[in-house]
Amino acid sequence: MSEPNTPRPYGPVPSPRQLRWHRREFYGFLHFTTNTFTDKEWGYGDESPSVFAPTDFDVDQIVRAAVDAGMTGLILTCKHHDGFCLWPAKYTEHSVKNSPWRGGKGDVVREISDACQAHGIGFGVYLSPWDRNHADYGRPAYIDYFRNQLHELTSEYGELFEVWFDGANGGDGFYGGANEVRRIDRKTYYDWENTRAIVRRNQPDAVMFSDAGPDVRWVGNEKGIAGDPCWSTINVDLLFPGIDVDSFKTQFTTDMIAAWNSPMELLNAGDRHGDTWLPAECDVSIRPGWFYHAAEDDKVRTPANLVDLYFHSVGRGASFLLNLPPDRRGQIHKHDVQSLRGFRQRLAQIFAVNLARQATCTASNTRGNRPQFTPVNVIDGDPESYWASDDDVHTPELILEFVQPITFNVVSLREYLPLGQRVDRFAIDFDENGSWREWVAASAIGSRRLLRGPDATTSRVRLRIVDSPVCPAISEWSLFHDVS
Ligand code: FUL
Repeated sequence: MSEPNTPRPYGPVPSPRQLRWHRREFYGFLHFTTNTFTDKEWGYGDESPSVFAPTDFDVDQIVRAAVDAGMTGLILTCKHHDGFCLWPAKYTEHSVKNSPWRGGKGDVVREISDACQAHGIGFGVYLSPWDRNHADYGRPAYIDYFRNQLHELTSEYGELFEVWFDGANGGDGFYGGANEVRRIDRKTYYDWENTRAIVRRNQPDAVMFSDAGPDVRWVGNEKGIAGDPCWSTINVDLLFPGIDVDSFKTQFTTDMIAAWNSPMELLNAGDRHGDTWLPAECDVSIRPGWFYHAAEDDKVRTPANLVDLYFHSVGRGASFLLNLPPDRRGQIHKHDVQSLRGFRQRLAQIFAVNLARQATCTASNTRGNRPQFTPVNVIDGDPESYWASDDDVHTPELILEFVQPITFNVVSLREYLPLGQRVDRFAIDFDENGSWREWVAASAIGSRRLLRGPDATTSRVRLRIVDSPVCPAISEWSLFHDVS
């Protein structure tokens, strides 16, 4: 009899670049431009480059704030809707090269990307497709301009982990002095197939974000909250009626911006039976606005609120993209830094000790009884190892047994993602006076599932796979006790 081998993948699976992205989990946005100095959220496009004048730009302070908070990367608004470029862009005068900052010799993109590299975190670029400054916006000539910019950013600033395309598109603006409303056909204007090819060519490892991918999707709100559950799969046919799925994945023939109008609930929850791996990213600002406004200095999110957002994003298999707006000095305001520190400390406290590592781990079924799939793999700290059952066993159980009773109130689970999102429903039970009591029941595990609940003191904890179309493949099961 041949030995059972690796389970067959179930449904869509992540690409290598998506898998690498899943590991980032928590990273930051930097919204910084002329808006910082004009106190706006959306610049009209007629701002003079001279208004961009940070008084004490300190790239190290900015990147350190992110690193100290545990962020794994930073995405900079290299160009927001107002069209002002934070790098000395070759194809426009509307950039830092005409600002008084550093005598017109400055390059915010270069400084941030270098500092990210020096601190060992990833760097990504936000390039707004909508440009309220450019005279040609809405005409074919602008597409060449936009592509030239995309080429500059993706070829001259080192390795990028993510390229971010915003969905806001077309409306009133300066447009080189025309001061009018310009509408574009979102389906055709950007010719995304060829535009995105620039990124693939220059940065093959970078993921592209837009409302609908192709690599990472919007979560459907700007509150930092993914659906419960939030499936990493989605049916692109529902986002784009009539789309050919293969061409979506390989040829990019879709108009991703069309998804701006797609159902927010669908983006938020994903689709269990979706045909495409398109995980969600939760973008949210640490303040009410995306850009710095002194009037919001006392409206910074609290550490407790940031912890909640972490559980509602990373803890539901999505990523947490938290915006930090540099102020007019060109630094992260001390209130934001304090809050980030508090958040980091809280996470460090919660995840200080993985109690599961002290346990003996046994399973009701282990695939072929082979050491390769041993239940111990869920507590070994190795993301590449996993526990799996035989193909015909879809609802097995895992038990953690402790010599002394432990108290837990936080659970972390991960599926082995290269084999897809397999488990539909599961429950965690604990032994209370010799009988099992359910602690939580939930849907979807995916990249990561974090659950919080009441304190449970026990010598045995059970993971029950309740519903799964195939055998599970679980790479992590951790228990923590949040004592705060
Ligand atoms: C939105 C933009 O319009 C906001 O200004 C901000 O950049 C946010 C992240 O995306 O669509």
